[in-house]
Amino acid sequence: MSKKAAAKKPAAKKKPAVASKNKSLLVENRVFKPNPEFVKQARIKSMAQYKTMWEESVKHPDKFFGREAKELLWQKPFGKVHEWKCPNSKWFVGGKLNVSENCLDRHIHGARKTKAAIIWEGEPGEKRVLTYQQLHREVCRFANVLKRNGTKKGDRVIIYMPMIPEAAVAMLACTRIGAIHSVIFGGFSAESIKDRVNDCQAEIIITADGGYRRGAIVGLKKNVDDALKGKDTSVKKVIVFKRTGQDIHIEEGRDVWWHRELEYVDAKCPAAQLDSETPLFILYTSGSTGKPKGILHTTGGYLLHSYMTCKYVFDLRDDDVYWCTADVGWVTGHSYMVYGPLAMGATSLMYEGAPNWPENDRFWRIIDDYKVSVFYTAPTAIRAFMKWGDHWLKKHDLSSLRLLGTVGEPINPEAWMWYHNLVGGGKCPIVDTWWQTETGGHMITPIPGATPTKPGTATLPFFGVDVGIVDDLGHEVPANEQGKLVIKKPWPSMLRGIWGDKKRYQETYWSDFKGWYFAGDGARRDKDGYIWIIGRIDDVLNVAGHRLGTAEVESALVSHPAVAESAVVGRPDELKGQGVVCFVTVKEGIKADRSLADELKAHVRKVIGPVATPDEIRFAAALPKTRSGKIMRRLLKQIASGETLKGDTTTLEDINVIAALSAASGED
Ligand code: 7RM
Repeated sequence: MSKKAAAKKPAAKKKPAVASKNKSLLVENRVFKPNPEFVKQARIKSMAQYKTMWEESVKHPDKFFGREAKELLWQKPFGKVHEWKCPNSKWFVGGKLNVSENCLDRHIHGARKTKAAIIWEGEPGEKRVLTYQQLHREVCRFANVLKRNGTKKGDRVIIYMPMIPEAAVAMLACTRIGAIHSVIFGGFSAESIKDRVNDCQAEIIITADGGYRRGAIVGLKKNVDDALKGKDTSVKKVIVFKRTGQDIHIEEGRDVWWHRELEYVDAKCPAAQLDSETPLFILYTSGSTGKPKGILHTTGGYLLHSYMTCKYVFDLRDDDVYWCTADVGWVTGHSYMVYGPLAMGATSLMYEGAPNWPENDRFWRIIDDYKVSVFYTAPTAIRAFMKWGDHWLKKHDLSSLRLLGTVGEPINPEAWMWYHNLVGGGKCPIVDTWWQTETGGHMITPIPGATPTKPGTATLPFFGVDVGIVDDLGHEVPANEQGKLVIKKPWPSMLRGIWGDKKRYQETYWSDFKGWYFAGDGARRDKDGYIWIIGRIDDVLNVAGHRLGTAEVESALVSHPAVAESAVVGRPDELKGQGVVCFVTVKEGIKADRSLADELKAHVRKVIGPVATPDEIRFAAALPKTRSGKIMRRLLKQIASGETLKGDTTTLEDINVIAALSAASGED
């Protein structure tokens, strides 16, 4: 149940500190031209066509996006395509539309009425198919349940669910009535739920009794109960879907069962007429402070971008069976499991559980069983499959695949080649898509029928995306040199803000370079103009494709009574991209030993959730600081990855600290 397919912790407590990310042993210089068979059917068939479209999209965005947006269903046509006063963006001004109507009603009057919208497989093996007609009906009924429970336009609704079709139903039902959903990944803890509920002042939570993960039940409702303890919560109602059937606590007056509520409602629910800039959802993501940011997306621009990228990047066709392995709790699940594919009228496959349950071939079995044709997953999952061995996929027929995608972190060339040869049989284009929660959809990506690909690069910008790779003064850096990745023009699905925090929105994204969006990533462009993403250059880690703020983990650690101070850094990890290493100093009289290290790991899991479990706790007598008191993370990173120390240590307050740290490890 993780973001991009999560092949988290199959085993191994202690991972070798191998610098695999982007520092591949294999130098792969080949360029892969689009497969001619693919090109025949592709919407965009050549680089010339891509370039013409891209030029128009950045030079005349109003014309380009105005035309594209006409493919959506508008209740009232928009006037101006776009208004921009940095950092405030408006798209399709004055237009009215409804996301659920675009994803459902639009498809049920013609041949797609009985087409599968969602194909679902539960981890224990149940199978369900919801046609567009059926999904429409379920969404309308559940929208009425929301109304019955007091939800109105603009209200915030928390969705904390397993990967079951009802998660999509709940999201779409919110959009039908103009409520703002905020989905929380099932791997987050009660405390994380509480923080998010408080931040957005949600009045309603939709959850399930539990979900399945690697054969065990994840007690979702229990976490919700813990999150709502105390009397100061904004939550008035909790709607519970029965998934696992285990005993749960039901709080009279607050908790209601999903299936019981359905008995009171009918299946008619008109789609609310919503202004194009109506808030659609809030999704919390990690930043460089301890407090996650509630990224806000709105209706028209977001829908257009997720629709357009499914059309041009996945090049979805009516007969595709499309599978995005991301959890609905992450932005990839929002844009590429639910909204984009459904807006296209595609068939979207959803799988509830782990990739290695009951055995390591579950994904390949699913591809074979349902004849999946377009498959979108994360490099961390691909590396896990490589490690588990080729025989797992050789047992299955994967010939239905025609396009592969990756997202979440840089893909190392070995993993790319393995994906290309073993999964794609050498014939499928691979789209390595760079984007963020904030961008709403793909930003840098190959166009599969046009762009020649090179293993390890996300290649070129998508339509309307004007990328710069710049130095601190905003000057474009020369080819092959690393710089900061910025986006120079607003785009339809850009975030519209951080919920309740205008200042942080301005400061985080728009203050480094005036008028440009700073993504937090470093990158370089090669001589062909291809963009190679280096990764985060702020204090955000990318662990198995999950974004995690070092400050979040630090604040979880110092909330433990034994901890005096902590500094958290990432170190390269062969499977997960990055692992979490915590340097900790303890309070007077506390014994820093193995059992405390275990306790601290468990504490972080409890405070943030299993996604944040530290790989290593290293105790130290002191942390290396500059004379002005700043922790020297650069040194800690080098120590954590076992490198010899490089660079300037002259500002270090006490050089002895370093020697001691290099020796100390809580694991031993
Ligand atoms: C979709 C998503 C965003 C961060 C981003 C990057 C990294 C994502 C790629 C990538 C290299 C890619 N949203 N990232 N995709 N790095 N190549 N194709 O992941 O908000 O959770 O994370 O992920 O560092 O800033 S996210």
